[in-house]
Amino acid sequence: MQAKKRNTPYGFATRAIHHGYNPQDYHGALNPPIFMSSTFGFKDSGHGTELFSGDAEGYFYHRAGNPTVSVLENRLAELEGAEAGIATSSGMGAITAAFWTLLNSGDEIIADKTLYGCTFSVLQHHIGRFGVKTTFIDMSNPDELARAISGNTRIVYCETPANPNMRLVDIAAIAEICKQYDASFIVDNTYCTPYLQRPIELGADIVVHSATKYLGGHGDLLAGAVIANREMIDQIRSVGLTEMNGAIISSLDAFLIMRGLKTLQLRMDRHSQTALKLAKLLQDHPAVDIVYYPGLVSSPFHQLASRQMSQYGGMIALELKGGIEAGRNFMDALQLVTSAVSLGDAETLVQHPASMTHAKYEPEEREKHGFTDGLIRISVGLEDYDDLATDMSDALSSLKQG
Ligand code: 4LM
Repeated sequence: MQAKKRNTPYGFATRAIHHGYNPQDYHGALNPPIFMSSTFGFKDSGHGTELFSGDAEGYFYHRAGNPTVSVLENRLAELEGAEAGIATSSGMGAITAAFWTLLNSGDEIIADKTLYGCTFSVLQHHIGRFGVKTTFIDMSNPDELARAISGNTRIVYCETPANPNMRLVDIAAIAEICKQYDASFIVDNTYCTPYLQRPIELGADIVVHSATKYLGGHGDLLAGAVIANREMIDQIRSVGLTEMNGAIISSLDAFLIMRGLKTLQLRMDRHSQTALKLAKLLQDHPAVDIVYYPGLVSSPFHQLASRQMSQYGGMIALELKGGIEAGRNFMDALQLVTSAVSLGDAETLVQHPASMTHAKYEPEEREKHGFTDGLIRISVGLEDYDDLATDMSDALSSLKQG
């Protein structure tokens, strides 16, 4: 925090609102100014040379840095308990900026078997063309990593909870194994945000985000972030982001994410509370076969979640007794809940991973990677619990009658 200094550290919500910005630096403006400038003038030609060589600090071209974006980057790093961060134009931009920086031909990535569809597709369909081998394992069992890892393993990668089936990975246990082999452990923390889980404090090396989701929080932008130590971030910024994928966030989107961060804690509390109540309601409904939510005592990940996350988050997955057909009918019968991909918005969203977010998995791959064709995913929004409960109960009851 730059503005007012005190000895005790500020809490999460305070830092999410204030960190790294002093209104008095900008005419008292409560919000950081949106610098809409692709290029920045030099004091003289020598200054320009110094900026490019890194001998002087400052801004010279938006792809290398922008003052509005810098406030966001420092704030996200602070919230994750890390030294530095970069903001990107999408979650995929963040993930691939890290990959293009760290990987060389001949390296191996070991990834958890359940990943968001496009991340899976990068690893399964594309990265092999550059001589990088991917091995998928069940990372919820650290012994599988201990068996698979070798001196060639450059990156170990997971989401926890995993999209879409809510499997969890023990971050501290995996980090310990990675350290022995000098592999970079990357955790996609999109589902949790740093308010619910801070992987770097648990030993991970790099955190990536789709800031499109809870960090932005309002379904009005695409963005991503990479958070790590300063040396790593300097490398990812100059190689993967600035020179290789160019996935640069706009200053307007950086501003909107900071607006979202002001209510992150309030929103995550509400998402988590409503999701837990809905998960229990759905679990007890006769039309429902199984609910995947780490807050349920019946979840095999309940203990780990209680230790690793401060609350259980806003994402639920479920399977209905009538399989995929019942799932589609359930989605179509919902009146209030919107049928859409993405997550973390104020509006509750429902979607069918096998044909939507995870359609990049071949039908025969889905079971092996931990989810069935019948799985339905719900991103629980911020509406009144009673209205969501009524909408979902009515939709489920209509199935029984049908
Ligand atoms: C979705 N997800 O699931 P951008 N990491 C995780 C994600 O869920 C996503 C990304 C990265 C969904 C998008 C349609 C865990 C995306 C990729 O979409 O590039 O910001 O993030 O519904």
